[in-house]
Amino acid sequence: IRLVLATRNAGKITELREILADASITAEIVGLEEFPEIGDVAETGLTFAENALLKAVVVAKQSGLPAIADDSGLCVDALNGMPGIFSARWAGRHGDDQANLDLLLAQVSDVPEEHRGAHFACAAALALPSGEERIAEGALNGVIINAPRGANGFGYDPIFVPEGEDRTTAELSAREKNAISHRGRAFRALAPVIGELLG
Ligand code: ITT
Repeated sequence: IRLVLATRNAGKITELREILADASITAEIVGLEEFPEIGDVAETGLTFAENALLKAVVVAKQSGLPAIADDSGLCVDALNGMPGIFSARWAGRHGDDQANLDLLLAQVSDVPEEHRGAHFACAAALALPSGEERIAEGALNGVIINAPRGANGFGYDPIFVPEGEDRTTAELSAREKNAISHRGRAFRALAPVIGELLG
């Protein structure tokens, strides 16, 4: 059986392929590039779960194959949970990781050490062409540091240190990050459901 990964974020695609393989999902994973007719899905939801389902449902309907989608972001306590669902376009241009990170650093520059709490959140959605849909969520708590460190991962990884760690998620190996990440947790929770529905 073929399963479409409904994302255009290269960082997510790499992580998801590893997470799904480790979770014993044996379906053949295909990317959106196989379906050039599928355009960008407007993320009009108010929650990670709503947006993940929006993406998975459109792609399942239009491809005729089961689809999984990820909606995720960084929620910063001192910014009342922002950027949250706006994480990919925080500085204005969708997917400009460097500009997003720079803006966030500027916004927390005056926030004292003890108020630097934040978490990554991920909603993992599965949709079938038949209309069946499932969702699972995961989170990773940590703090925002003052200056970027590390070259792995993507997005806000260079400024996020998970609880109980000294390294940023950009200094962890892919395997180490997936073992604790919001995305790893959400998709490991969804994996049994994917296995069940896909047979
Ligand atoms: P798709 O909708 O095509 O999947 P996207 O990048 O638009 O890609 P989102 O709307 O879910 O996806 O936004 C996710 C943003 O949150 C992403 O651009 C990063 O800035 C941030 N983010 C999510 N997970 C992250 C992670 O593991 N490490 C660092 N930043 C992350």
